[in-house]
Amino acid sequence: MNPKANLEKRLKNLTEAFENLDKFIDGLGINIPNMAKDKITGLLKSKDITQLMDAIKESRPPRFVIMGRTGVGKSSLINAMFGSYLAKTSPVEIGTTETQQFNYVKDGEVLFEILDTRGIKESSTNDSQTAESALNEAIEQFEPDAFILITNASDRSSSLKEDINYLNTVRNMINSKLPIVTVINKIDELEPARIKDANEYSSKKISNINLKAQNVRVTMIEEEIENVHVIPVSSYIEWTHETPEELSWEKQAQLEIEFDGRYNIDELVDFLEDNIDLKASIYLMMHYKIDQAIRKIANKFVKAFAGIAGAVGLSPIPLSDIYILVPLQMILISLIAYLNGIILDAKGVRDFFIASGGVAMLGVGLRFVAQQGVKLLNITIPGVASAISGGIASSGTFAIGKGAISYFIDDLTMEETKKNMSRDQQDYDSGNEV
Ligand SMILES: Nc1nc2c(ncn2[C@@H]2O[C@H](COP(=O)(O)OP(=O)(O)OP(=O)(O)O)[C@@H](O)[C@H]2O)c(=O)[nH]1
Ligand SMILES: [Mg+2]
Repeated sequence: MNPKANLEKRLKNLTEAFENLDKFIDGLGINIPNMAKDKITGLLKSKDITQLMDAIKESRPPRFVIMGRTGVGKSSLINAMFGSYLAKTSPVEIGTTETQQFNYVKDGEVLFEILDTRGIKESSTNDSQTAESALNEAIEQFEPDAFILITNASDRSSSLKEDINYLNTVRNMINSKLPIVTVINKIDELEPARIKDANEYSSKKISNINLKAQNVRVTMIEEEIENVHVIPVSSYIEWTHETPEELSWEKQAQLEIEFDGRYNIDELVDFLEDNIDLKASIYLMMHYKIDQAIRKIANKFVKAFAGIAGAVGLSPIPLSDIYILVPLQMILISLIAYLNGIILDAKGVRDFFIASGGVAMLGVGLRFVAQQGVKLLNITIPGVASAISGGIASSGTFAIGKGAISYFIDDLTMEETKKNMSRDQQDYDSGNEV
């Protein structure tokens, strides 16, 4: 099976397991009181985890409004995001607005739904009022996940101002929380323009890029438009044919990259994944780079589990918090290992728990657990009345989840894993977790 089909199958199994939580918890082979089990089941049905599970089950192609004048590189940017020359479905023309809607497809699968617009300025009608309301309506019906405004490194700021104000107005009409990202494409053309390989960009070129991005950010601020992310990129790719647009779509699909001049495309994809609807985000992860998808989805689980762990101490039950936290973390560990195709039994989870020092990260009460080691995690906890603070419960869970990623996904040694875990816990405590 290919890696994507493999991951899809694992995710499907995971969501099914979560639909039968009691059985899932029993499968961990630990003996915990029913009251603890109920509490854990309740926590795992929290909003964050449920949303994540639903997003996995119902993932769908992202919908982007891409705006930029002719030749700015709208199509190239999309190809650059996937590293393939993608076929487009036949465009659906939207009124007289020079706006088209189509899907980008690879191997018969829709990757993106795009509303491609050059904006209202380049409209062919003279009646700009009509053109604008037609475009507004088209965007509203499209229900975008994000707006991508593309400009070029050499563009003047006046048209940028006009475009960004227009997008901002439309955004506010639909949903003011939708992300807008201003992509400065063709930054490879900044001096020294002869350098096309991103690995070889000189410090001069990089400072030109930063300066350009800064200028665009200032424009956004001057226009008083908030929540606009600015990303400079190059979509420059030379394909195995000089004029791919002249080929049939069958031939286009076979094109390969002859020279790869892409710069910063990862940052754009990361930004989109972090800021769009979770269903579209998971889809994008699964279709962008499959090896990264596993890590990214694992990270989503780590954050969600850290969040619910923080709530463990909040509603007191007459049980030690570790009855809840330890199984919760065990579930997280086995889930992360499973995402990478590793099926851990209860002993495997426990071994990781103890070797990584994960138990000690929960503070005094659990340090005792650590000393007791295997015997204790069997799990009949003698009267350890540990009131673990929500903060430690969260950061300890965060660190152990990150540790599981280091060890089971990134294949680091236990030494390296432990080092990362203490750094991750500190980062989490100081509020700059990644
Ligand atoms: N040097 C350089 N050239 C680029 C880059 N991105 C696109 N191009 C070139 O710019 C030209 C226009 O790119 P397209 O992707 O067709 O532009 P578009 O915005 O889709 O144009 P329309 O569909 O006509 O609106 C092509 O010749 C691309 O090869 C880039 O990052 N760097
Ligand atoms: Mg195009």
